[in-house]
Amino acid sequence: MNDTDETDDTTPPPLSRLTRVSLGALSGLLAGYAAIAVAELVAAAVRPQAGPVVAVGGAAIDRTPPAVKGWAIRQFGTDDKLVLQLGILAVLTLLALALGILAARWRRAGAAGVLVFGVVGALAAVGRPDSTSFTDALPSAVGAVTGAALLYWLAGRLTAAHEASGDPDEPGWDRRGFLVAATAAAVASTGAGGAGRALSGSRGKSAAASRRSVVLPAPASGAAPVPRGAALRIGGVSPFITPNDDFYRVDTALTVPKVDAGGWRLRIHGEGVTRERTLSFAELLKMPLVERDITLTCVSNEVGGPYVGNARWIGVRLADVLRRCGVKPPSEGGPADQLVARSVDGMTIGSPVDDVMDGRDALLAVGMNGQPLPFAHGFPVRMVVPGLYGYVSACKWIQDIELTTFDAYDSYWVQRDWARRAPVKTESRIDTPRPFARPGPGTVMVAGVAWAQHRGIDKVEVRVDDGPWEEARLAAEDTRDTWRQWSYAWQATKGGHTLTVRATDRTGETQTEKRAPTIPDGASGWHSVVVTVD
Ligand SMILES: Nc1nc2c(c(=O)[nH]1)N[C@H]1C(S)=C(S)[C@@H](COP(=O)(O)O)O[C@H]1N2
Ligand SMILES: [Mo]
Repeated sequence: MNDTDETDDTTPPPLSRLTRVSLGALSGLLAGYAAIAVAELVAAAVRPQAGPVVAVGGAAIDRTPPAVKGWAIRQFGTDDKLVLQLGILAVLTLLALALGILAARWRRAGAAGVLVFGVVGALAAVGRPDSTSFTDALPSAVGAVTGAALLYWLAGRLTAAHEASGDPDEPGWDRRGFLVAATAAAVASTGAGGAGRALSGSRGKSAAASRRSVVLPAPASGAAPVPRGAALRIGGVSPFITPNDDFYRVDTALTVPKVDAGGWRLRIHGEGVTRERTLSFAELLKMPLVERDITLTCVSNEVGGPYVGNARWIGVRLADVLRRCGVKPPSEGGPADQLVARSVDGMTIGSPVDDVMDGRDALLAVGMNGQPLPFAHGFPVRMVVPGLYGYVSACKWIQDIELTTFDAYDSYWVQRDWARRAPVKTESRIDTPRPFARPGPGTVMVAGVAWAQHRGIDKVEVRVDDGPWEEARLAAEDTRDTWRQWSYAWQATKGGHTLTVRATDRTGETQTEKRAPTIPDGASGWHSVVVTVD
């Protein structure tokens, strides 16, 4: 306002074009903020995953081309979800600004625009694979109506005078009305947002309380202690058992599902299931538990990549549960060759029935390294199958098992062009020295891990530049389902060198040199590290 401003509250003050655009943009931001805050509050009451940000984000993840998804995982690692959420917020902010500016001229069009995005959010929420009810449309619908009404009202304050005269360039606006409504909207939205967070926080708390109260029974069949020689004492090598906090995490969940173990159920049904069952967590814990060391690997792991970890799991043997339900594998004449696991967040993961019933330690795991499963790793129950990549075996937050055939059903990643069957490929990785390290000349310990789950590692070789393959020293084997550490004492000479590693599994197969991308069934090739000795 300037000195020559002679207006008072009874005469509308002039509203320059720039001011109208700015106040329009501000109205858009306030309306967008109100819409999201109200939507998230309603979502907290209806179902947290039905909120527009999670629903639209999840729909975006499901529709992202595999190449882009691979790029995002490589680029941002486990932060990919944070980046996506920030991206959604940035897009929403731009849309809100644009609709606000539009509304400052055409208030109906602006408000209608908000409603359109409400419809998008509602459709995304109802279309999510974990959505079971049309009430999932409510958060976006209520939020959008709130935002549209607010924008309509605020824009009305900006155009109060010219609406009356019918001339869009007639200056004049309802300053007091705008200020009061804008302030009230900001305060109310902040309150709604806070209430929503408190409500979903209390849900998370009950799941956290249920996790704290879990007491894992002693396993009927414990794992033998890790052999002394399995962990080399060489700095820089991955620890033999990966601590839970350092265990890689790969999933499509924008927010980690917080499942209350008390209400958790697992239904087993489908072809060849003669005794359909629904198990509670307590019933599962009453079955004989086994404890096993199993190395888990992601099919998205590049050669030399970090998406592999080794843990001591506790769980029920999946084959025991299936036999109780009357399931027979195809090798015994059973009709189903695919076991489809479904999670509470709608993920579907298909494993060969023959593999999970061939005597290997395929588990419905409840514990990881002596703890109930962490939420991020599938609490209360997940699958773990030695020898199969995670996307065809390791369903987290599992709630349903259906026996079917590979002909009849394609699981989530198979629908996205990944292979139906994907045993883990024999791989090895140099952990130390790190790429571009500058060790001194003399003895340099080259060391790392090699894995070929369920086949076992029999040999690891190291090559310096184009020299001969030299056999590395293998650490003691824990089981053939776990990775194996290895080391090689290299007599380093000055200059630049390339170190390469390859492993041979117990079937006699040597890791192939042939480079393959991660899609469709896992990367292959040799891992190399370039160092400079000086
Ligand atoms: N519900 C659910 N389970 C899932 C996934 C997922 O996206 N959702 N990802 C799978 C993939 S691709 C892998 S590699 C493993 C990873 O398990 P982790 O995150 O515990 O390491 O979980 C599997 N189980
Ligand atoms: Mo994976």
